Amino acid sequence: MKINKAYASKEKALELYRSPLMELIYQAATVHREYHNPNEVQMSSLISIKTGGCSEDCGYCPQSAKYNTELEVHAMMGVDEVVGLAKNAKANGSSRVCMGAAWREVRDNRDFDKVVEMVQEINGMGMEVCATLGMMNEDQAKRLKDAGLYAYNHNLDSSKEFYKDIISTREYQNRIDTISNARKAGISVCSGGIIGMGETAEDRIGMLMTYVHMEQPPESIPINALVPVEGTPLEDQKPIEVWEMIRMIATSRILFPQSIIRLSAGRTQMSQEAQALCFFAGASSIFAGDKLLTTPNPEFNEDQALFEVLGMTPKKPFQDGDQPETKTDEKVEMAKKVRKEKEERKKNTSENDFKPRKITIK
Ligand code: SAM
Ligand code: DTB
Ligand code: SF4
Repeated sequence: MKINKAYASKEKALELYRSPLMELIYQAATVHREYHNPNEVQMSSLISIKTGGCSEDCGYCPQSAKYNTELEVHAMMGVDEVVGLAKNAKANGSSRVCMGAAWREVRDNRDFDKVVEMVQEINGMGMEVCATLGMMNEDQAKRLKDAGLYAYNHNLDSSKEFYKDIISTREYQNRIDTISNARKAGISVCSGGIIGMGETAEDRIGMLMTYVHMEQPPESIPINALVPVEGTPLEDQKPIEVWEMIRMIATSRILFPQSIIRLSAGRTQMSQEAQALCFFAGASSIFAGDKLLTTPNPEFNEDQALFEVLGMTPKKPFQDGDQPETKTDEKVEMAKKVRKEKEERKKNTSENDFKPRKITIK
């Protein structure tokens, strides 16, 4: 993954971000055409496999247990249910599934075994599998890679300076370490941020500079507009101007010419014309389906109508990298064996229907 050295300093990138909009979009669209098919859009579907009750205090997030939101907490979903949702997403044109869990960090427990099995199953369906599970160590990253995980999403969200104003339960460096663990395991990195939290343009560019200084920038960069949720500390934030969203997308496009820039949360507040401008400025991926993790997103049909108007088609999976191999995982095999034995036992009991023994009491 390349970076554009001409803008690799904070001053230059900020100047670019603030340049006249028509120049900025034109430059971004030019870079976009050089490295990407401008008529293609990657559709990624989110599945919230474990919802709410998170111990972190991210000020934007409705899933934190620290805030009083109306969110319904859901324990870990079953493998079959998640595979069913993935099949549906594939039928609707998605080439990638991103499984999200409201965890601070991955723990080596049964729920993680389930995630590993979900990754195996969805990779087996020929879709790119992404997961966003919070912090993880190198061993956990390796286990996910062996299951067939294609990408790991872990956002820096903002600059190092602004980070402490929105999250107190972890450090910026923790995020960088997890990204590096995913990288070491050979997993493609998806990392970006949120705008509209009250940060400055310097903070937005500060986040991009962190990616510039990484050994390799992320393969995907999601740009989210804050979805203000009642009960969170950021509930009263004024919606971000669409022009800022376009500037952020265009600047990311120019700085990281080969990365996929994803127009992420916040699309329900944007007109179709504004979304089209984001695509023109270099976004080539969206989250598809009527729900993000917990908040609304445009319906499949609405997006399909927009793509038809724009002449855009869904991108096929594994165009930017090979499909990972799925290796056998002992814990998953064991869990499958136990499940099979249980099912057998259940079947046998119903086949040899229980007949009570006659007892004569003298
Ligand atoms: N718990 C994991 C973590 O924090 O990495 C994974 C799930 S977390 C919900 C994934 C990302 O969703 C966050 O990093 C943030 O960028 C984004 N997000 C959460 N709430 C949001 C909101 N209200 N508006 C926009 N983006 C949001
Ligand atoms: C990302 O950058 N945005 C997605 C995905 N990665 C995990 C999540 C957006 C969440 C928006 C708030 C919600 O629906 O809970
Ligand atoms: Fe938890 Fe992730 Fe939400 Fe932060 S963003 S509260 S870590 S689910």
